[in-house]
Amino acid sequence: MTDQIQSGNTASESPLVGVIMGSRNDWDTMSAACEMLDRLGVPHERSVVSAHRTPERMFEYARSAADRGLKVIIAGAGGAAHLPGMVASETVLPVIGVPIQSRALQGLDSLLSIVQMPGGIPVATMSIGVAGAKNAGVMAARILATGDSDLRGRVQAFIDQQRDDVIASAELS
Ligand code: RP5
Repeated sequence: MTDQIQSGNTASESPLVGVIMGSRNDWDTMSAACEMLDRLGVPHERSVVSAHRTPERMFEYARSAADRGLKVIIAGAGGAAHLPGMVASETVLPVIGVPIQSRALQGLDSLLSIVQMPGGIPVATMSIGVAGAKNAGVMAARILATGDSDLRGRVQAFIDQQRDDVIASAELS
């Protein structure tokens, strides 16, 4: 089993967002982040990087991310979810954490592991599960849109589409 998850990017696009997760089993959740990045036209890479099972790989990923051209890292992990915080400790890039919904404690363990960072090492923590992963993709796009007017237009169009969808679905007659 490979630890790289197939990217939808074309070969000419350099990834701006790195999407990592502690286990292949997290992909069902983290794919929602990649779907949003695809929808908003943000090139990204995706792979499995485990804080506990592949710690050297994690540090290498974090230390090389900025020099490789990444601008934002999205990190999902469950249970003793140390990946986002440890990656944040070894990069200057903004790190967005996604708590995976664990079986034993329904993701409360993941949430608390990710959100309770010591002062000075921030992780922007999303909500538990698929909604959190989706929001991580949107948040990464919003961060990048501060310096990219085309992307800003796509983010605005996404917001407008959501509004129109809700208005259309509110017609219950
Ligand atoms: C974490 O442990 C992963 O992020 C995953 O959510 C959790 C369980 O991993 P598996 O045992 O399912 O591979 O590192």
